[in-house]
Amino acid sequence: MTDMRVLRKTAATNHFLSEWVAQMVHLTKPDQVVWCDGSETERQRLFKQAVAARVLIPLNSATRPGCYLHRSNPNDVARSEDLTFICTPNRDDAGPTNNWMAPDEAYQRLRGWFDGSMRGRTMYVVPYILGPIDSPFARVGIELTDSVYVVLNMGIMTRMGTVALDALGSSDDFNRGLHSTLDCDPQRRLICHFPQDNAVWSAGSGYGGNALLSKKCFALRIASWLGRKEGWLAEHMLILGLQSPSGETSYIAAAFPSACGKTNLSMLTPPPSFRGWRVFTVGDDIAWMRVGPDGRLWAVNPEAGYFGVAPGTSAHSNPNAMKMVERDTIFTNVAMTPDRDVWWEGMGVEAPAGIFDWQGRPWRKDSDQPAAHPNSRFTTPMHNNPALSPRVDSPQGVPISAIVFGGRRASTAPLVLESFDWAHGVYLGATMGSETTAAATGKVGIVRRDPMAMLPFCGYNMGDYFAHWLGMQSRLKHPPKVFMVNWFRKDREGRFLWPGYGENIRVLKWIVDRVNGRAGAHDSAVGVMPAEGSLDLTGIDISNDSLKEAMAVKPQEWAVELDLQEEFFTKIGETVPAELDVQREALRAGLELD
Ligand code: GTP
Ligand code: SPV
Ligand code: MN
Repeated sequence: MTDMRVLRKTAATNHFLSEWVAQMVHLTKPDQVVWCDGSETERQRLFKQAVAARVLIPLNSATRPGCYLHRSNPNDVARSEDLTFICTPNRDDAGPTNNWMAPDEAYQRLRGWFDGSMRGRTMYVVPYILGPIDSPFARVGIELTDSVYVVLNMGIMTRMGTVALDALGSSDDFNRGLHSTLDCDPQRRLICHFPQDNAVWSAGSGYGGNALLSKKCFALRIASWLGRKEGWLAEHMLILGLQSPSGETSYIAAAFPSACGKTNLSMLTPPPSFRGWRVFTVGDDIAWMRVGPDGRLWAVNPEAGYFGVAPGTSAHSNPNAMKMVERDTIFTNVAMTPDRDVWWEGMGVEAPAGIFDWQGRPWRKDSDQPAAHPNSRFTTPMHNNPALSPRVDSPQGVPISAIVFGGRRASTAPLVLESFDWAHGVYLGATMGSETTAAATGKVGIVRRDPMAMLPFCGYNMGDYFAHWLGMQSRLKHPPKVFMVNWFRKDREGRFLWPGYGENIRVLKWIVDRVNGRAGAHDSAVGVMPAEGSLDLTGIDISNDSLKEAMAVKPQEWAVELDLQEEFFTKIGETVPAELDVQREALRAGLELD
């Protein structure tokens, strides 16, 4: 099936690529090599093959046209942070928050596993571009994989195919990704990053961020390394445009940890009382940001699709997402109805009788197990999104007015606060805490520090990363204002205090009003808080008490918080910039004055 035309053209124009592919073919020994061109014909052919191989189940073509279900191996349902390594010659370059392995050792172990691993199988060569085509932000990656599921997902998540080979030309500057699911044995599973080689080798998992190497591996871990070297930022952030009734649009970038609301916020539908307001999605997971010639921060979304959390997605919480997954979507680990439609917890409709859980077993409503896996996902092209920003393909990106950091915190963190200045904003990001979720393997609901939502994704030493953030200020003539939010604070009964979802637009409006000097505020010990009446609450269903509780800054809680922050910085060690310790001690002093 090898497309000889593409192969010949590439081999002729880019010997770096053809030589590297030849080396990897020599190592993995596939029966055949298929160069993906990204065409519709190819897509149709691969879907057919995936169905024949039982990798995908076609869904009901009347209710879900072009949609498929994939059931992953039950041992392979989320990112494996404990098996993810940064492989730099010097251990300190990875820092204490990353797993580290010497490059020689990593290559040697993985070479052993990859040796002959594609025998009897097909190697797909998947070229892709991250960022809008012809953008100064754009980077090319090539993923070699033996998983047709990965190829089909990459076709949705990136600008994939000949377009990327054309962009690459004869250059040596591309990410070299090698992936094989092997026999999906956790004992033979490793995701290794080699920043100095711009390379990622991933073995033993077929799941999301472990296997779609464009995403967390290249666009965050490797790109954050490149960004530090070249003076830009690769962040775990959504990008949205907030349009007011007068037609003015402001762009916001927001970092929340995995499964903490980025996709939801990026395509929010305003409540009826916010008539005339609109939110446009630029990106839902990753932002690449550079200082523009005008001294502002400009951002692009490197991706072209969404790999979103299914549970909790409903016509109430996220109508745009419900619309976009109606067609041409790959579902992973959701439940299936008897007429081959999809279902998940929190979909807002009763589970029909006779459904099958994410492992294909008959499931009943009285089961103590969820029907859909808590980290079940949809992969859908961004062009399916009714709220897609018209500027998503803009080569220079969009100008960012505000940066928002947010975690999942049942206590302590108020609904919203503004930083005193850039350095305090970096401090707020660097000290973020959040409860763990099903997006990574391990215990759920434990508060851990997750600086800038990048703990699992920063490709270098976290202290150096903080310094890089602080250093951006001198390059930014017009730095964005920095905010912190928390949609997840709970009352004593464990209920969310703030209604969230569409109602979050009230907080976004306050943020943009602050940027434009239009909303009142007052200083608290930990940051700048909305003045009475400055948060637009027309038509909202929330009691005064709940709102007060959601906004409260409690010195006793913050005293504990500051101790945990200090403990975390001590763990990172001496690379933490002194400026951040100064920030903490200033807050401590402020709290004692309260
Ligand atoms: P990743 O794709 O893992 O990076 O996740 P994400 O940050 O894009 O999170 P997503 O928007 O998919 O939301 C994750 C979960 O949080 C879903 O179950 C949502 O229903 C829930 N969620 C999102 N926004 C809110 C909110 O405002 N309030 C509450 N209570 N839950 C929310
Ligand atoms: C996340 O975990 O932050 C995700 C899903 O966006 S994954 O692609 O698996 O990383
Ligand atoms: Mn994510």
